[in-house]
Amino acid sequence: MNKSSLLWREDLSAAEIQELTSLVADKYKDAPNLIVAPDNDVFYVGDLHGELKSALAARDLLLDNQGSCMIFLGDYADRGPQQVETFNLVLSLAIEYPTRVFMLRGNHESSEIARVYGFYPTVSERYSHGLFDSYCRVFEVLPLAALSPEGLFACHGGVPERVTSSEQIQEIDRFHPNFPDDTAFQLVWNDPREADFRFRQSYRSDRAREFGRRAFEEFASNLGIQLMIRGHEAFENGYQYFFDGRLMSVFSASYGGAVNPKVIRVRNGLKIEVVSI
Ligand SMILES: [Mn+2]
Repeated sequence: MNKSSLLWREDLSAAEIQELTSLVADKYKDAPNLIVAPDNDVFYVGDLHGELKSALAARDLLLDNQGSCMIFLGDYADRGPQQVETFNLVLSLAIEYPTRVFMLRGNHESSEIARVYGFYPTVSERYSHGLFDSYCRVFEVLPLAALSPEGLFACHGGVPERVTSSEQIQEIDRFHPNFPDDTAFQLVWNDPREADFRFRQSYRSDRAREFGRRAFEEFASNLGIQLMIRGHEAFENGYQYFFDGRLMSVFSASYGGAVNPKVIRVRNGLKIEVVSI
């Protein structure tokens, strides 16, 4: 199959999706857990959750801004109305623009979670159980986080317990359809809370934590982080600052009008622009 035939359409066939997922799995299988993010003109895209309108708006930003890059923070499918189309669009962008587009893994890039929140039934009813397995092979290769030379750290959830160096993130074995590793799990599940504590139990899961200012400051200091961008939580405005502006949460789906979806654009010098999509 030549590359032009992979240009995204809403109605890709099972064979085309098979090809697309295997291209992405090949592309990411040798990537480190913590990739190097570019410093200049990067759009950070939060949770999409099957909202094709948001994914198309992100694509337009990429195509309208030559020289820009785009880092997706995970949670491509589940919940929304066009899960397959949305996930496929991001996969297509990652293949078409391999030096500009990077995908990270969210907590919904998990076989167990996708079975419960909509992606598995959608894929298996429309195509087959086997095609869901092809998507699961993409889940397990996606990197867990990104760090730029200027010190921008990006991941889906946030600060994990007991990590004091980037090497500890690099040593995780991420190649599993779920998250058996506690550090990987917490990178995609944890949430920031604006208070002076280190970690406490999260309402989300026995294995998830909320991290406060003390954990954030220790993690940022140990890894040389100036700014963290993460997704995972739906704020009404589509974004939220924490910890004196050193952490930004972004959400790029609308949840049926409950959220004003945003993308965060970052240029050299960690100059931030909040973009409505
Ligand atoms: Mn999430």
